[in-house]
Amino acid sequence: PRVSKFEAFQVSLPLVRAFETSSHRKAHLEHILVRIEDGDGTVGWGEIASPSDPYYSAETVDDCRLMIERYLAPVLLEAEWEHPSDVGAFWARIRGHNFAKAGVEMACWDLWSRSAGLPLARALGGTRTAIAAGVSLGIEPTVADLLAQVDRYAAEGYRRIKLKIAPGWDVEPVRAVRAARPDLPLHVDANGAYTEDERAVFTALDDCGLTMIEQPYAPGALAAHARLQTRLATPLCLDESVEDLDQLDTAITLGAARVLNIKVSRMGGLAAACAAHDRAVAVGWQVWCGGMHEFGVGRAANVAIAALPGFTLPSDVSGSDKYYERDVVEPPIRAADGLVPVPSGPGLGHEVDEDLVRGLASAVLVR
Ligand code: OSB
Ligand code: MG
Repeated sequence: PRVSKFEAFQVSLPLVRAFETSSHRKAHLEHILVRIEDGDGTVGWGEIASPSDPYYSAETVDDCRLMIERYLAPVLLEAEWEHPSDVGAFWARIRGHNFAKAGVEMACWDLWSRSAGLPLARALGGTRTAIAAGVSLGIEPTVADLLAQVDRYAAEGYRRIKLKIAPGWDVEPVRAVRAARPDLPLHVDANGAYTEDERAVFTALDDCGLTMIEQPYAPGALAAHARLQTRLATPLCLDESVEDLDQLDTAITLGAARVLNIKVSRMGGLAAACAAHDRAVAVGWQVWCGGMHEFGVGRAANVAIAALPGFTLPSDVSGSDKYYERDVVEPPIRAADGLVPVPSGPGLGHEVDEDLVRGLASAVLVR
């Protein structure tokens, strides 16, 4: 295909419940939805799920707007491609900016798989008809508030619960949840908020029956993660530390973890995320699909990739209703009994409400 029209819409949606992590608190999220069209009028959608602020990674939503306008849209509009796995090579010389790249590449996968009449999951090599869903719970004002959230999502049937932790909100809330729910698959995510001096927190958490401890230390601290892993029975999981296959290679070589959270955005696209899946599974790491509170477009892509055979642990891909009252796609992503069905229709398998997106957009780019 050749993309003849490129549009991007910056859209803000309110969260049904404010979400707090070790770095900050958010009550609404602002993502960029990418719409591309080829000469035959086939349309593809992608989502740039970059946070607004540079606390998760260096990228921000404003950086992404500039990147697509100045680099990614012009390159794509000049290119002829056979398959979406070729698209990443067009911007291989652009360093970083993985969220922006991932959103544009996602639109190419949607367009291509729609023209081919294939569900995106099948185009990626996915074999599952449904994926196991978990939820990620933010830091709450009190332990009682957290226990109420745990009760709610456990009752909805989600297969595991992940708790955000931060210095001052770690061993106590985790022990409280474990005491209330002895058999619930549970893990924690620190978003890199600790240093090696605070290792005692993790030796205490090692006795809580956690499936994993996600990103205890800063993204670049691979050697420190490896030292911590040798002291813990609980597997470590990397998220922020792995933005490309070379970083994954280093992490594997050092033994910095045993589990990988695969995010399409963080890896810079679906092709790179599939490659990370293959590499991690080949060396015996477990993988699961992480999220960035995606709207329906990015969430549908997460469902598609989580259909790959190596995604053996429940994902962070909960139903749209966990975050948004009204999603930008129809039907919204739904979980029932902790499972999200993999759509059988072509492309992302969900239709974007274009009028809604155009109406909500605070910034629009047309090329
Ligand atoms: O670390 O996995 C993370 C959300 C935003 C940024 C980072 C993370 C998260 C989540 C929520 O944990 C995952 C989701 O439900 O989309
Ligand atoms: Mg994480």
